[in-house]
Amino acid sequence: MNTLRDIAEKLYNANNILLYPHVGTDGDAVGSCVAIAKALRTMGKTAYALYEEEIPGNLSFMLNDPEGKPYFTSDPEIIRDEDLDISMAVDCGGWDRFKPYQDKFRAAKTTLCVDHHGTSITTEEDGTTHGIADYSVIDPEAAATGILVFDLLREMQSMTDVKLIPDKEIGEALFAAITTDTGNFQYSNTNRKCYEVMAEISDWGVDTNKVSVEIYENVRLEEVKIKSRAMDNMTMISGGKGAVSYVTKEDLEEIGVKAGETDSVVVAMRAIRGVDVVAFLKEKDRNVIRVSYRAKSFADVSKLAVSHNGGGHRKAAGCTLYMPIHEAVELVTREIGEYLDESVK
Ligand SMILES: [Mn+2]
Repeated sequence: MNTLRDIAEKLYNANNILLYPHVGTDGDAVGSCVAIAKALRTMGKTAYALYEEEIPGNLSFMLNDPEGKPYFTSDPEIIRDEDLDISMAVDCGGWDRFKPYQDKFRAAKTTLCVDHHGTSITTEEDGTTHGIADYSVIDPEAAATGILVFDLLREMQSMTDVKLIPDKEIGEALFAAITTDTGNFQYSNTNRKCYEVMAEISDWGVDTNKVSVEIYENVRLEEVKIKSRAMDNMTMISGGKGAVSYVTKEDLEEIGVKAGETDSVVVAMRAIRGVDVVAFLKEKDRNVIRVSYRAKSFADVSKLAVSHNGGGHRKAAGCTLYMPIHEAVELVTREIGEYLDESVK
């Protein structure tokens, strides 16, 4: 594993940089990419985040730089392969997490990764650890990748006279990253470092109320309706310690749901009294089922996700199952039931 100083040096010496956030993107991935891209553009570099899917609407407030130029693009040719100095995975470290752009990622002269998902770390027999990139910093202790990006920007600032930080927009992007990945400072990953970073960026003119309203009080009616549909489809298991729910592609199309608008379903499920493990399945396509797991206290749902080639954290993880939706619901229900019955013995 490398240091953020190594990552900062590579970025400092590069001209053309592409960032790769994860599929099913979120406030942490988007906010971290925006913060890095703005700093790089301020230094006169060409930097974009590559992303194919729609970005959740509640993150749209930060998607353009001060000149109105978007930070995100779906066009891998925006920087030609021969000009691509750096590919950098942000808030992800598994090939499946940015699948459409794997070849582009590898085409860069140097690859970097800054992430906080423990499942992105590979441990060799001799005990050494690494990620998928030439230079990786993967720190599961960090509540959000935005926390690592804050330290990365400080390293970058120490190398240049160009003022990168303090910067209000970068601060707001980092706040978005940290508030979303900590459940607005409620989850058990919320630690001293989160508050230290918040104390620092609150001096940057960050309007936390404005950003919070953008992120949390900006819900389309369709999101409320799909949550209601998911609640109707929910089954309680293991005497109320587990819950599983799903929505079909038909449900999503009928209601008109956009990207990110089912993210709050697992949060509502986990909030039920007595529940410890929940899973929510979304039929993205026929036989392509996205599964989101959450745990409340003792359980480690990353194990369940990893058994299906997914990944994540102890209390929040996910995977993709390639089977019909009702088979997937049955499988996940059975596995959670077994896990709960096993772990309370
Ligand atoms: Mn994250």
